[in-house]
Amino acid sequence: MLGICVCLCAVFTHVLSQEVEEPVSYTCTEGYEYDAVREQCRDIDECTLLDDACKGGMQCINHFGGYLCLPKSAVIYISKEGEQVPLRPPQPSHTIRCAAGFAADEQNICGDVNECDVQSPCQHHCYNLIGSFLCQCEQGYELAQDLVSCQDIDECSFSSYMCQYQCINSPGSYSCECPEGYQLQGNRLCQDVNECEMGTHNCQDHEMCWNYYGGFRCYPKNPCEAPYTKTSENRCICRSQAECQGIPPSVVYKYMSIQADRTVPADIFQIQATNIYANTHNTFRIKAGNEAGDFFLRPSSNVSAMLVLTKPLSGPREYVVDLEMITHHLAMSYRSSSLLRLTIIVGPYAF
Ligand SMILES: [Ca+2]
Ligand SMILES: [Ca+2]
Repeated sequence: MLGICVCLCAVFTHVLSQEVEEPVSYTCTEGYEYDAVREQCRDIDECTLLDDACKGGMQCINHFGGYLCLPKSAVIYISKEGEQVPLRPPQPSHTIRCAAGFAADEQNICGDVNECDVQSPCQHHCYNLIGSFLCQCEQGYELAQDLVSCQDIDECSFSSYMCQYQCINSPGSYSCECPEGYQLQGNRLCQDVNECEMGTHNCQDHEMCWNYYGGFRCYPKNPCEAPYTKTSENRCICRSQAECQGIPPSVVYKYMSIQADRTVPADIFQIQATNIYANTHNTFRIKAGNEAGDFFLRPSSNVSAMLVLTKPLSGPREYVVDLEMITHHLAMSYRSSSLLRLTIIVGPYAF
């Protein structure tokens, strides 16, 4: 501590010039003025009298017969009969300046400030460090540029693969949604709802329910139209010699569902002879329904062929493709044919 002691012992230097003759004139030494009431010289307080007694921010201390200009940090004691009385409360002669994150204690020692202790500056989690602190955000949030606030992560902006159909961002999270006719499978995939199994279809008694990707269809349980009659499930036979001239004697109805935009070429359906006779040779062809050239029939054996998808189909759409099997009876030298009417239901999406 810097202290300046100004001792004011025995300073009553008052010079009184006393003459017997009138008029009486009194002269005081410099720094004093004559008090006519008390008839004595008294000290002039230069600090109150002079506006700029001290320059450069120094403090002015009045003193008998003069004044002192001292630094503001100086502590002044006035000695009065051997007792030291502070002129003003003692103040540290210098202030400890601690680095950021540290604060001075009563002993003027810089110590760590626990910023997380009372009022955490972090929006979510605060971790105190020596001389600093660290904010962390809850899952689904990231630290903002101010390093204390937490802002939602838009997971949907990461990639279009976050969700198979639609990504919905939400504070701290996200969710996937599926279109009508689908349900969420796990977190991101959409799975077709099988309305026919769930019983949520509205097919009539004479209809059968056929599930496809994104919906369902109702088809007549008996697809056979005159002159055909139903012999077994999905099989129609023409029995009348007169009426069946020039039309296939048998038509089998089949249904299948595929997703849109399938990678091609893709084997999608196998046609196979149900009755196999000796000394016969079978050929297969697409008789109708392939005007756009979306399909190709590849022979796979004497009794079977594979329907190949050659173009990615867009949906929702229904294709009806007539596949014909021509049987050559080699020994008896005649041919017969049967028809398979394949209904292909393409869903609206690739899933
Ligand atoms: Ca989010
Ligand atoms: Ca469905």
